[in-house]
Amino acid sequence: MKSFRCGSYRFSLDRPLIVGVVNLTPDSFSGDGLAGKHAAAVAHARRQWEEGADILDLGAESSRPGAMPATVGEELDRLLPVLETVCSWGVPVSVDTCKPEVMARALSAGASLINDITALGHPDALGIVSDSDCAICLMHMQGEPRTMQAHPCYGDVLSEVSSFLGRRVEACVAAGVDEDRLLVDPGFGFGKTLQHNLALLRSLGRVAPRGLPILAGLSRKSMLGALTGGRPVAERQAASVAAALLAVQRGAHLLRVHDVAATKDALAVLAALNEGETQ
Ligand code: HH2
Repeated sequence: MKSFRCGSYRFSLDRPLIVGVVNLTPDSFSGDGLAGKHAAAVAHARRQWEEGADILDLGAESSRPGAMPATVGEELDRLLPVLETVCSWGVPVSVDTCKPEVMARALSAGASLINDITALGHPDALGIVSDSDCAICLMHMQGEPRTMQAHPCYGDVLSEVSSFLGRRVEACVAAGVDEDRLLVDPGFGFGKTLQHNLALLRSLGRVAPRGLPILAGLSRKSMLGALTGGRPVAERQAASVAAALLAVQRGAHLLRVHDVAATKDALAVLAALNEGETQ
């Protein structure tokens, strides 16, 4: 049975884990950003935890298509007060960032996982995470958020994404990061058309180098709007839950979601069904 190490936590992957999204941004694509609203952000994190999230993922820079980068100072100002509060609860906390300065401060504040949509693309990032005991989520993105959806282009999306993830995993291992600290993510919606996203979802289990655990982030994304006749973000919960279940069936081990309670209910149905198969 697979497991992974995440700071002082160890997770068994005998069931899918839920990573609850806590956006501390002014401009997240799903409109749930809580930048500068400390009490509301803490309450939201608390709710995600009480609804059954296994890990809370705090992000203070939007990566939506067209997003402008935040400065280090802006990101830290939005992140640290909430991060410190949430870490004081003694729960596993992930920080969604691609900036080494933010990674270092997040780890000192008690973060257990660094979730980097650039797969530690900054030259200083790998040194910072390898010196700690945090887990690392390596995500694939083609291009950068500002322009990534302009012309996504691949020969074979599955092999390109899995080769990229393989190279990033090998860089981590060469820097001394134990394999059981690594997660990989194909990066749904990050420089991908609907057809690219569907191809990755269909073959999800094959994107992971070394059979590493796979995190899938499909929640509320525009591909789900496109598949449901143009539903706006606020009406994508049913499609998000369906996508989460299908991702698990196709190989995901962790689900990054906005709607924790609904996802947990759906996973309970799946678990009961799977249990019956082994009796
Ligand atoms: N998606 C988003 C942000 N971070 N990290 C991983 N590993 N995988 C994802 O699919 C992923 C991610 C986008 O979602 P959200 O954080 O809700 O939006 P925004 O970036 O606009 O704040």
